Amino acid sequence: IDAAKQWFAERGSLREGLQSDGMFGKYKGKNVIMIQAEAFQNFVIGQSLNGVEVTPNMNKVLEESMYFSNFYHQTSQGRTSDADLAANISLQPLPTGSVFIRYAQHQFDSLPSVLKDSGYSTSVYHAYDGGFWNRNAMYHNMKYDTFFNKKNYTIDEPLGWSLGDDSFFRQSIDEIAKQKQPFYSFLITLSSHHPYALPESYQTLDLGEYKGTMFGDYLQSIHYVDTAFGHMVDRLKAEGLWDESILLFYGDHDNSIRDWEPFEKFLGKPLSDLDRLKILKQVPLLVHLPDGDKAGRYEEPGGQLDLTPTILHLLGISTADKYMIGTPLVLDKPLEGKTMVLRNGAYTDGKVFYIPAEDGLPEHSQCLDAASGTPQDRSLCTEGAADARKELVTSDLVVENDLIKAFREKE
Ligand code: GP9
Repeated sequence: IDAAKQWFAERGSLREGLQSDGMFGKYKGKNVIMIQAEAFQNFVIGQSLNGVEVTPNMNKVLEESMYFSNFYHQTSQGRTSDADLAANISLQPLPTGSVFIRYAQHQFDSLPSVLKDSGYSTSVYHAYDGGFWNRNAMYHNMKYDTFFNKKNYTIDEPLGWSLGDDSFFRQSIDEIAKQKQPFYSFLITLSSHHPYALPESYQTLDLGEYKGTMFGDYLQSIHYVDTAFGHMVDRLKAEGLWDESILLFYGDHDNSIRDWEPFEKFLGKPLSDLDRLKILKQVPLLVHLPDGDKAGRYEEPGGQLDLTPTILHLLGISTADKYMIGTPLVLDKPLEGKTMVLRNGAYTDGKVFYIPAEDGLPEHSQCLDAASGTPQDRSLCTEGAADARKELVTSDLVVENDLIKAFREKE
């Protein structure tokens, strides 16, 4: 327990050391709008199908934004709820089950709670049953002022599990525009949920050879979400919120499609094990800063656990004493030696990619060049793999035993 406290204190000091970075506090007092998009993977970005872009609106907004193309979802069995935990609490999900369900009564340093302490109004938007993934209880614990769930929306665009994302964004912004500024608004989309089939009238993308396949339906649903996203950005501009807010958009997890043939056909190349892992685990991260600063593509590794530290860094709110794992991604100079750790113990620092063996035998693990996938001497990954394990074990210890509460009581 002492070692866990020490581990988090070191993480806090690392982030504190970054407070001299020029981006710390550059957007103090600005609003924050973060969108978590259902099953939105990175491989669709910039791709076209039969001459039509799959994500034309996203591609356009990315031109005036920061695009983190080596960014990972860090979810486990808790899927969407794990992504939410990683993004808003900066702790690792558990190896089994969902923290939202198992430990919603435990104490966490959540993004909404920290922002609330700094005078922000905080709200979360998701047009589905409030009890799903135990959100009612967890969002209360995370100290959101308001949780707008299915009962707060007019189902005027019935689609899939609930409301279409286009209407979801429109009705959410109606509420966001009324929030006392500065605000933090977290939106969770739903229309691109497995199994992805949309009604005929929504099928605007010519799927060609993918018509009638789940992969084609997936592209179609992403294309629809992209249209909705475009409308939302236009609306934020019309409301005068675009230049007053930091906007973040990322995918929550993969699309559960494990047949690699359509991926290879779509991307026009055979896929190595590392390619497949990256396709499965990479989600796009778009960060639009209020003045459009730093637009461009960023290849340094990062993951959902880095989102809360990134936002608080930009707002100039110290996380030195917070029990968070991530480190800021939007920096004048990327953090040397930064790693991104996946729940199975895999990690990358941008140079190597370590993949533990499924049978647990160290001699079956892989230490690969992160770009080419070429096997490297295993010793190059030994220390990083041990650090990754430590991050996971430390996070589990804190989450399962409510240690943040215990630590605070002693402070
Ligand atoms: C439902 C939505 C879906 O509220 O969050 O969650 P998932 O099934 O993707 O974990």
